[in-house]
Amino acid sequence: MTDNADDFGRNMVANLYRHRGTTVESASARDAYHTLAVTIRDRLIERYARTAAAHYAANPRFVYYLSAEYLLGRQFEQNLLYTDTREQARVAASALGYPLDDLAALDAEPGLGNGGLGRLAACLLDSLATADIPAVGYGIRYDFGIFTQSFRDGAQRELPDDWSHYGTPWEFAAPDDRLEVGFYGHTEAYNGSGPRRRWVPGETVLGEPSHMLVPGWGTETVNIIRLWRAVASSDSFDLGHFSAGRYGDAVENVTHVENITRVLYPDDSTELGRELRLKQQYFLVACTLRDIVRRFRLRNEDFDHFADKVVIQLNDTHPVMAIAELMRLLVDEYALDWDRAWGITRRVFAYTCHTLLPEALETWPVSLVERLLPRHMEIVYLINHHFLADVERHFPGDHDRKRRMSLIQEEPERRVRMAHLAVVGSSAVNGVAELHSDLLSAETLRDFAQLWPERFHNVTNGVSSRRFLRIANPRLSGLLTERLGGEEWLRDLDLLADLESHADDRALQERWRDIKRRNREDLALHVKDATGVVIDPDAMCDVMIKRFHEYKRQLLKVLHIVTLYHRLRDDPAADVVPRTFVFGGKAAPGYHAAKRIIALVNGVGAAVNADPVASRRLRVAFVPNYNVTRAELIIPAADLSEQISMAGKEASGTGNMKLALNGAVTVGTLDGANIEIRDRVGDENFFLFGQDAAEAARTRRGYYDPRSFYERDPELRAAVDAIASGAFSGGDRGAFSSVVDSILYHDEYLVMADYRSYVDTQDAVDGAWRDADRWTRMSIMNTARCGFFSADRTIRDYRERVWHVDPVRVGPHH
Ligand code: 26Y
Repeated sequence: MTDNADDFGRNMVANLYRHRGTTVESASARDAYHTLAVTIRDRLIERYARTAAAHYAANPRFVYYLSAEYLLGRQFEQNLLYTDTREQARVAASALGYPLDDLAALDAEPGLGNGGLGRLAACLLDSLATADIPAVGYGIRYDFGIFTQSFRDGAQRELPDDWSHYGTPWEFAAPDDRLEVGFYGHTEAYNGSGPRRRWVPGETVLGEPSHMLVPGWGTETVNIIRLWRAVASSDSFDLGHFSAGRYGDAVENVTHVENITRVLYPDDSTELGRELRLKQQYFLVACTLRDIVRRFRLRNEDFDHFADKVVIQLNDTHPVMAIAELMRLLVDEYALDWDRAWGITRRVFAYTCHTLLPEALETWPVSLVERLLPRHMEIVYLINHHFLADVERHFPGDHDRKRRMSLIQEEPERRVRMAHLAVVGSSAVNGVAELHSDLLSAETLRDFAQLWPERFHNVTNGVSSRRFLRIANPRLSGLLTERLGGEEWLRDLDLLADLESHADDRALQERWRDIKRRNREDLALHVKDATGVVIDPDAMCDVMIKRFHEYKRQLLKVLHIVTLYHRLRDDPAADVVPRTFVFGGKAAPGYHAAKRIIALVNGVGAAVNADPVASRRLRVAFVPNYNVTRAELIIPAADLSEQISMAGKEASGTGNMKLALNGAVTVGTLDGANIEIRDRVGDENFFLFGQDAAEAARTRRGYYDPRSFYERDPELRAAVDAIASGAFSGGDRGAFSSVVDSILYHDEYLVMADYRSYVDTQDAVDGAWRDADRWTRMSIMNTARCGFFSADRTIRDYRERVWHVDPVRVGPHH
């Protein structure tokens, strides 16, 4: 396929006829968008066909990435870039009468995830393809992705996200690859080649895959992501009921089945909700393993080679039932003996943990697993039996250790510990930043790290330079390409280090500042549009974008804003640097404390923005519905990156990396990957505050009196009192009483203990900002020294430490 504009235009017109059944004269914007997308897609399909052929010929070891979440972001702009067709597309779009950007804006973001873990999955798939590693991402095709957030009276409202309402050009359905998944039922003994057991499911549903293309940057490789959807068989619809006018009853079965993949993380506050979540997890696992075995058998016969051809990366505990499912397939369906099956299983799986919060380590009630997956429960017991015998061999008579390590928790109710199953069934376990991996080995999974130290690794997260620099920040990327003499930095982000020697170059500094300013102007336009808030593009852009969670401490940020507000109210001439506080993030619908904090941010924002004195210096903009698309807009404009979690709680963070790469300076605690960012950019280019993980743990273990900080610190007291008095809730003193009580009397995340250090550090931030050259130098240093945080490096680490896979080069098109 040649790539001149004429060909592209001709292809597009042909596609307009074929795919939309319409003409150039009557094409709507959506017709034009879809047709353009399909024309770009054709180029990727051709690469994908060559990739598949190369993989078939090489019969290599594949990485299968299993994840309940993928936050891919919009595909349109990325695919234009990866096929180098932007210019042709621009010409073709205007031939249809539309500006390219208007069409790109019609691209829907598939919000098939919550946050960090889902976006990491997307960045890793991008880097896998870029490194020519044979890989498939497996996930769930939720009908409704992460909810759409809006605010009413400052409170979060959740609306369903019907992301594929208009269909999506990036997805290919594969109904011929449907397969059956069982649930419920019973197990039984029977005589095969000797005495055996099998599962007789009580219910079966169909899993139907679709796939999306995952192109590599600067290579021919196009991998895929395969997403499963639950579909009812055609006889599920009850025509008899329908004819009798019982329309609800007629579709009841269809709805029941298809609800399995209806939404991301169904609410688990009810018994039924919890059951649906486990069903969803098993559905993903069952479909995926069948597909992996099918793919293996295309080129291989003997299961002894399975682990040479397959490595399955478990993205947190959500897909961990895959370990029991593979054992079931090998033992029950392919009649391997237990020990052989276990040897294969152990070699195949690897597990990434993304948390330290003990409450985030999933467990499932034994009673539920027994009912939904009776055979898997037996298999988990068997794995546990062998495992505990192994522990006994290493630590004879240490019953307490066995109780702690068991796959089954006994009190207060019997539950299956998914993280323990993951560690026992994997050959490698990793945390996502150095501190996180250290804490996993020393605390959360200590007993396991003592038993199998060689299994434990660190693989520090990384982010896609293509998406978060090249696409999100074309101005800065242009400058980098110019200064670094080409686009090679997009494959090798360490090349950014070459900037360092120019950090004091006047001309570079001027350009750098100008780019930031223009990015802030773009953000200001969106903020005005989305919220009505007018922001000053010259003010420091202070950004806190992440899920709302108490441990991330958005409350600490709020207390800082209220403090500055008070300083200006008390003294209109107070020396406060103009700042825009930009927030973005969603709270889980059932997480009431986090939702109160969202309302508080909005309440404080309304008061500050309406105050004639304070609003001359300070503005608060809470961008609704934070997602990948919004991130791409906010990050390039950021000057200051808020990474202020209580130390020891944030596993890694990845927003911290994206912001630093875009030249934002971090104000942060020694938590997650902040530590590694600071190690690289240098103390002088990072604003550190607060207790470190060891201190915080000590504070929490000892006698901690949050109220004493309130009593001793007048600014803190004024801020808390203002919240309690109803100053940010129209005089309603009850509105935020739960928030105030939580920090005054419990303060699990040490907001009060870290407040003074945080506010003083923010005063130092003001000082640095006033010296524009100093600030610009810090900003440049952050970009120059963060090449390490490329997801390409993360993939190299996984290859060396965990996967042991080789690339397969895809031949050029002739
Ligand atoms: C509902 C429950 C099962 C659950 C659902 C989603 C539990 C956890 C999650 C998601 C966790 C997550 O996103 N973790 C984040 O992973 C990022 C990538 O490794 C880290 O950078 C970040 O610190 C961590 O919070």
